[in-house]
Amino acid sequence: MRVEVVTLFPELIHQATAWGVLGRAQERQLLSVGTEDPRSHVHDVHKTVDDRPYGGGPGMVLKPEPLTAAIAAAAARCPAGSLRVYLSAQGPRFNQARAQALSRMPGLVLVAGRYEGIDERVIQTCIDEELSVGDYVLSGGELPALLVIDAVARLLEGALNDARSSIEESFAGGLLDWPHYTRPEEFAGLRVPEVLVSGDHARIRKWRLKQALGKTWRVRPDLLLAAAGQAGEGQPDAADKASWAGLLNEFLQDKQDPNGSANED
Ligand code: 4HQ
Repeated sequence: MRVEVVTLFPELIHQATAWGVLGRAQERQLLSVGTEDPRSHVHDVHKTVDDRPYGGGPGMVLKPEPLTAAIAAAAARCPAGSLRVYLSAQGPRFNQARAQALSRMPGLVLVAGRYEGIDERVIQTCIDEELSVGDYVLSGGELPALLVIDAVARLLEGALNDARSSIEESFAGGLLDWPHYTRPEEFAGLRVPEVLVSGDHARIRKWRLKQALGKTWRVRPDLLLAAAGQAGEGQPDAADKASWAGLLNEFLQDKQDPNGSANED
């Protein structure tokens, strides 16, 4: 997959994508990350990429001409059918479902703004969709672009060393992850839950799903409602949902039980 980032800070993108799964995906030629700097499309002595907002007020806005020129140059290096995305707090929220969809695109042009943002007419003429990475205000779109690249690239076929890693996650279908443990069996006076060393794979599966459901119920009930309401690949069917209700009840009972782990299967 070809990803191009339009940014005033290209080094930030290249350095942050040089490591780990993203670095390896590039080595394996599953991913290529390029950048285009709007500043290389201005020719005045001061290399001005921003200007004051019409209507007044504080801050600056990225000028449309160098930005559209940079988007065009970046898009020209991407395959036909690539998607042009503007990272902005005004977009719909980026999530795993969006990451899955983007990972099936031939290429992405990610536009990272700075200052107060970009001229609205660039969004109208050059952008296919806006995405927000969360409800907070950042100083630029580069970190959001990196989040999108990270979440998307690890879904590319062959990017993870163990293909099960990305499948295991969709197993729980939109739930938070279960707790993980590794050696030693006792650490800081805390033992690994007995079920995980039992070797009973059916019991382990059930325990993990129960923990995932319980954690999601407590911390992100919105995700549980969304998962229950959705159908499709990697999503629970009616039988799953019935057993989810039972497991969630068990989880809540386990937590009330003063004998704690007496019922930890
Ligand atoms: N931005 N999710 C870029 C964000 C943001 C977000 C603020 C976007 C600054 C220039 N982007 N402008 N949240 O806060 O994507």
